[in-house]
Amino acid sequence: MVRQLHPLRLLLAGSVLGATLALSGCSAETAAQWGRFGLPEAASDRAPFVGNLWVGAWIASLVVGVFVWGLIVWVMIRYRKRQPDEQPRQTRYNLPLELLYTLVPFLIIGVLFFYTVQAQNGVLAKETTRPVTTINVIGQKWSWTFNYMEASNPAVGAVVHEAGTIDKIPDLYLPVNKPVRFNLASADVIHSFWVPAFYFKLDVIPGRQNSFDITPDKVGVYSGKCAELCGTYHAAMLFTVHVVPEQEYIAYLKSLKANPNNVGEVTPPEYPNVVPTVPAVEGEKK
Ligand SMILES: [Cu+2]
Repeated sequence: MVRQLHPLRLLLAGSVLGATLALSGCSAETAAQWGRFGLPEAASDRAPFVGNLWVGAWIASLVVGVFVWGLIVWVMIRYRKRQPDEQPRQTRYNLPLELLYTLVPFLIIGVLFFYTVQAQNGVLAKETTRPVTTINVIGQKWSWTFNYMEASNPAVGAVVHEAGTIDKIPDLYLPVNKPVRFNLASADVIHSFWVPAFYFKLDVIPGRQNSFDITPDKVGVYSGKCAELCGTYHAAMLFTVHVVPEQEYIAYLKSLKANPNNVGEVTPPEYPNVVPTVPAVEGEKK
């Protein structure tokens, strides 16, 4: 007698096999990243604000999703066509139901808005209790310039800078567990300063200074990028962030100071000319 394989059993066997393969292929790090819904490992004191908002929004979306998918499946089964000429019961102009599905989305948006504003206030709050290390950042097509404003720091005694070019990705050194104030300025168009591991980015806008405070709290090397499509070589606007112990930070600034080309502050033009000038065409002059 041939025993037929029930489709449900096949499905179950497939699921077990799939889950085993997926789990055995996961390193502990990948599994942890799943727990953060894809976020990289955090390296700043402001990370929990955006991290919790991100994870919370995913959980809320999944709760709503499971509820809606459940309703869909339930309706498909409960009200399926049983008789050939059966017309399902029609429900129209059900005011309570219509009010419900109009108001519930507003409620969901309201809750998300509340937590978003809270997270925004958290990441943008200025450091008030501890002294800050100031770094003036300039975004320029297509790299970054970092000015370390350490003139009053006796260990350095000068403002030093490092300017990146499209061929040389600049390094940004930061002391671990020290609050840093970033002042962002643009030399030309809108860029966006982004260090994914800090869970933070902020636009760099010509003619306007944006600033934020953050405390890197984990020694390591992280990637930094421009997060605003700013032109042809936008993808080349990378930088490398080194979060290091303070002595190493000071040593790096001193090594910059040893080269006279790196001493002094680079400032963006006061009125960046963001509109390219078009040369006059012959014969159009009046
Ligand atoms: Cu850019």
